[in-house]
Amino acid sequence: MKNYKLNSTNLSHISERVSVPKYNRSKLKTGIVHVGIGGFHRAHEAFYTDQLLQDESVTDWGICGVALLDFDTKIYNTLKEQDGLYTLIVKELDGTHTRQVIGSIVEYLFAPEAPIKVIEKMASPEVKIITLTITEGGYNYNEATKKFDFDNPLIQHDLTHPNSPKTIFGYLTQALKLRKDRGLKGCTIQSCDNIQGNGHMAKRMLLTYVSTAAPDLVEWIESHVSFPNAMVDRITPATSEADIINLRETTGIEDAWPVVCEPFKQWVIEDDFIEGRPAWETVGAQFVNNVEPYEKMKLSLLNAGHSVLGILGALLGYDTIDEAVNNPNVRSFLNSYMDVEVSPVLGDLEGIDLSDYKRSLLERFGNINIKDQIDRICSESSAKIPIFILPTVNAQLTENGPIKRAAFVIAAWAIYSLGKDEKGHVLNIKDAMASLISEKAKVAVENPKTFLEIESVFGKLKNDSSFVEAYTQAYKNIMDQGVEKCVIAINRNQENNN
Ligand code: CS2
Repeated sequence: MKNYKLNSTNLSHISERVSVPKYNRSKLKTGIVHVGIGGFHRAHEAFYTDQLLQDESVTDWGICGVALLDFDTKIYNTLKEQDGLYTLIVKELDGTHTRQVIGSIVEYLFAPEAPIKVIEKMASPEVKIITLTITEGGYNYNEATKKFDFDNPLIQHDLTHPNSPKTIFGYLTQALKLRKDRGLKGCTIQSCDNIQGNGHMAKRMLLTYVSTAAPDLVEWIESHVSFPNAMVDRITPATSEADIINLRETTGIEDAWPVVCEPFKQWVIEDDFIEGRPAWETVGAQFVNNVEPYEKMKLSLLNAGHSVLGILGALLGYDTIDEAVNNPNVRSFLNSYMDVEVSPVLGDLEGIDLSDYKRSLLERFGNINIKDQIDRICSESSAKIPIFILPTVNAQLTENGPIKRAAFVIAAWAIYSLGKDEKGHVLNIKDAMASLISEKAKVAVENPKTFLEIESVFGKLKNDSSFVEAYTQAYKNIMDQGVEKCVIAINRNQENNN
């Protein structure tokens, strides 16, 4: 079998082996600028859009992918080499792989090298939507102050260098300013990050920045830009070298960065697009008036479930999420966390079968073909925990409800942050706050409560005596007996109803 590098020229050969875009990519207008072209975007929005573009009458919604950060140079170079094409490999539950080449990303820009081009593209009249996957931490929100963090040096940089910004806020401000000054229309800014009320968050943070950087623009944004909320879902592990080799050996496609994901996908979007939108509903997205219940359910069950499995699994020495969830003790712990602590505070989920949703989560987590990395799940926990786990804790605390399992997971995270698993192997911790967390984790060995003093993560939780007590007890128990014995005890107490 002859090998072919993935690019436009080789597409006709490649089409004999896997499905490729049937539409004429060169005829597409760029209607969407997307910032953050990581695996998730390419498995989700770019996939949905590719499906939509298969209908050749749809020509307005090509995507321009923007790599924002210095370390995004690899994905930018790969997309450039491959004319924006990449292979999406869906790892089915039965172990087979469904592969398809995605063509919806028709332009790509590397912001650190060409900031003005990015600003101009965002301001282009053809562009109606700017979508974002900039991660939970990317919104520059400080949990302690509940405000936009002006102390961030990158934000300070953007305030003084408006034409060579480094953060999304600097870029959006300049682009929107150009739109206003040129008398152009506004656009939609659509967050695709895992944050409750992600559209509200994007709006609030941007307007706070703009009120300092360009106060005259605030009113124009209020009336010309919309910020729909959305719930996004598709488990997308990091691509491994083995995935790249397997694709080459089984299909002859040389793709430097394919994307692997699960079969499940969901996108629930608030229908608030000020300058129009693609008919994503024709390819499976759901448009609703109120996304909040969907977001809440997904963040506090799926994402929190991931963090529970990731943190406990890491201490137990596992590498992948399926290993953790297939440990029956960890699985029952997760089940009771979801049933006892999360479900009661989810509120009204009209039309959703919650038991079915939880069952499907366990199946998705347990997919042994996905091999979702525990390292990926535990990365940036300092930004994830306040969004995934703490809202549940805070809701329970206001009603004197159960928080034992969440406190246990936080205690496990404090111990995880010491950098070793229970077998003494070094953990690969990736976190923007790693040094502060590690420092606090060390002090916590003598005095567990100090870990809860990281206010930008935990807010005022350290002042809640019942949480502190449950957390401290859990910390000691894990140190004395290890994670597995503790979860067995918690599960046993659950059976005995206490
Ligand atoms: C994960 C998410 O990063 C994480 O902690 O929970 O990336 C998760 O896989 C996606 O949100 C699934 O939609």
